[in-house]
Amino acid sequence: MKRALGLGEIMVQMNPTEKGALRFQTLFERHVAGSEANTIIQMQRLGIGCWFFSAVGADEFGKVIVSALRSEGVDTSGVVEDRNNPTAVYFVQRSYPVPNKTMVYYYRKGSAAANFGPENVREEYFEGLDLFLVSGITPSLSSSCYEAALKCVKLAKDHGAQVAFDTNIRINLLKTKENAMKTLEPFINSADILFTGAGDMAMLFGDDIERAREVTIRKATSANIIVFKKGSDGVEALVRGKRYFVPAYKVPVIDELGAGDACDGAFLASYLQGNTIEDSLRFANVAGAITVSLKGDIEPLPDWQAIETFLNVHGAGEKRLLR
Ligand code: KDG
Repeated sequence: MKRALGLGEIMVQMNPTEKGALRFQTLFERHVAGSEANTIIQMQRLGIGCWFFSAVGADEFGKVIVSALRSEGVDTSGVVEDRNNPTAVYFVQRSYPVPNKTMVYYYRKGSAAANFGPENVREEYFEGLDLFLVSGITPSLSSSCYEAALKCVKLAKDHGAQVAFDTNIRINLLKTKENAMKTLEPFINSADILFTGAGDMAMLFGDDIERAREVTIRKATSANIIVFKKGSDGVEALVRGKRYFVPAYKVPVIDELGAGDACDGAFLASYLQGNTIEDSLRFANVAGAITVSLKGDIEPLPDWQAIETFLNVHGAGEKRLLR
């Protein structure tokens, strides 16, 4: 079995039962979510053995998060219980003020996960590891998280594991474009598999198309993979100068949150288990489509059987999937 390790903050997500401005919402569903954890759970559901590094508060929400990971079979021995800082919470606002668009409001400053540091990263987790995953959110949380993420990348490389990085820019954490570039550049440069999208690329490179081209071409002509997520247009990959594109499935959008993470997780799980880039992009699209059509980031993440059922209905389902 292939092995993956993720690092990131997991929060309690309060998702209102109705659409509209948060100030009018009185009923909420409680979910658990966090970009890297969403991706790791997607990978675990698709047959990868997963481990996770994080910290949660010694509170009720911390317990929910740990049991959510455990119930999926993710190893939580690297999740620290922090007695001094709380588990973060965030609120979702759907379809307001932009119809069909989701907005989020975080209560995460000084959280347990933001206090995770390099001292919590132990080398034994990297022995026999195939892939380490982190996104731009984690190094943006605090300087200790930044150092922890850098240490993980170094240990992954030392132990021959691939590094997957999703730019996942959270400008509310990074404040400026300059800081976004400074914080994320070491991770972009060391990623073997880089996930990004038009919004993040514009944030990082602005009008500097030449620099964007130089960075992406440098990565795409080496042994690396770049996956561009294009939302409702589909997913594209650049691998050793070759371009692959798979269009998205048209599905009703209920809550877009977590779709990009589902996409990353399905691509990585499929690719690690030996499927082609094209098939892996197709499964990534399916995972994204299923995730946008339901509330919650984790609950909709498909297993192989769900992907197969989706493909049987939407086409390209004639192939037996790798398990
Ligand atoms: O990818 C979805 C996540 O962004 C969201 O559910 C929570 O991890 C999160 C974040 O920091 O925005």
